[in-house]
Amino acid sequence: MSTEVSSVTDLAGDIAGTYRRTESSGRSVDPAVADADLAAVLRDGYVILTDLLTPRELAEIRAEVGPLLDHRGRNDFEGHTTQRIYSVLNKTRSCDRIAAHPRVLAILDRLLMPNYLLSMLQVINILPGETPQMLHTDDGFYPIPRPRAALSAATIWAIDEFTTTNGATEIIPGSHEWGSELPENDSAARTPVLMPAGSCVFFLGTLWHGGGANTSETPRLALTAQYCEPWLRTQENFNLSTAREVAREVDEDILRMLGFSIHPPFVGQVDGMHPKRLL
Ligand SMILES: O=C(O)CCC(=O)C(=O)O
Repeated sequence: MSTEVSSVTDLAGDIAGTYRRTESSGRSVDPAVADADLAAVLRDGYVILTDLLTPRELAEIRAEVGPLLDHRGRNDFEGHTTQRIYSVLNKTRSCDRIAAHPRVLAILDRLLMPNYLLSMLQVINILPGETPQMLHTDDGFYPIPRPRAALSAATIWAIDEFTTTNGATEIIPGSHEWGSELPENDSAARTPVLMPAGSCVFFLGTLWHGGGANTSETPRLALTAQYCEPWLRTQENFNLSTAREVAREVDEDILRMLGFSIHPPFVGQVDGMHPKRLL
């Protein structure tokens, strides 16, 4: 008996034999909580999730990333008075919890297609004296006109408390629904995201935002984890940068989001097989 397939999308189920699609740990979150988070995100463009990291986890992140903060930004966007660390997963395990926090994954599970990808994981330390970062969106580099659904989502995690003076991320609430209009950089609508250490702001890739000025006397340590649809190119090229030993160490959520997964029917294959066979 033969089965007629009229287009490749007819094959879009999981046709993998050995390595089936794996469940996200977002499933462990109360569906009512995740649904409410998503509703806020779709309405306002963002939601603030408080107290997701323990003091011990925060201390471990500070201890591990501190010694890596040995240089400053190379341009206005990175910030000449800001320190950034890229390729974080190759340098420390302390930030894995941030890359794959179940509360965040539960929103992503509802927002993006299965096997969405980690696009970026970056430490951002805004030092005293830094000026406001230019407002931008995190999926504006995908050349698909707005208004449209977000192609990505981002989190920014407060490792230090975000205050009115230390460079808290600033957002323009509701701007995820804008079309082609651009905000003035000094827009009065810039709204600081004030939150205690261990919290994060989750926002759509279409939301206008930027780092704030740090007029305080202390640095503002943060991490951003960004995610995109599984059929898009990621900002950090994890396919090339992820050491094989790291892929063996991280948990299933991170492994899947690093691209050891298939966007059905066969996007992401290696030599015709599931990429997990590399491990
Ligand atoms: O550090 C922040 O608060 C925001 C940074 C940001 O949006 C970026 O660099 O893309």
